[in-house]
Amino acid sequence: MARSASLALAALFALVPFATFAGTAKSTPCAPIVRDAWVRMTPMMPMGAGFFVLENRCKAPVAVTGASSPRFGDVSMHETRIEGGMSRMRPLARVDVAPGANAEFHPGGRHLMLMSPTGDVAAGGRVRIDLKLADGRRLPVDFDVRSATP
Ligand SMILES: [Cu+2]
Repeated sequence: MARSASLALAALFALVPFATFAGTAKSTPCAPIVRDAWVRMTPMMPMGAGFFVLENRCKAPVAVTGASSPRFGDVSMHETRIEGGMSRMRPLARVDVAPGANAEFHPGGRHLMLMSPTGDVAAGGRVRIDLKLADGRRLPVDFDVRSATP
């Protein structure tokens, strides 16, 4: 039972690289560009925030539906808003970016909420965060870790 299952799995994996290559040879799907990616850790707290600009130079709309990172146990999208004089964060399920448009994640606005770091995240280093797109693709992005002090 277990043996036939692993054989079936091996056959499946054998097919995947060929299928991926064949797909690439026909046409490389247009991917959005991410620039100015940086992370700021909150002093004395095991949390941080990630910022970037996503440029959609493709002809089709794209949507960011989340993110994950090997360096953080939990990554989610947030938006900071001033409500009644108070700064509040609310979760964002998706961010749609029209063709030719940009989506900015910046301090005081949209950000990646980075919780439960798996180790020390120090200024001057880099962390990889994968952005998840609605079509199932993942965009691996290297974020520069900057000092939290202004
Ligand atoms: Cu937040």
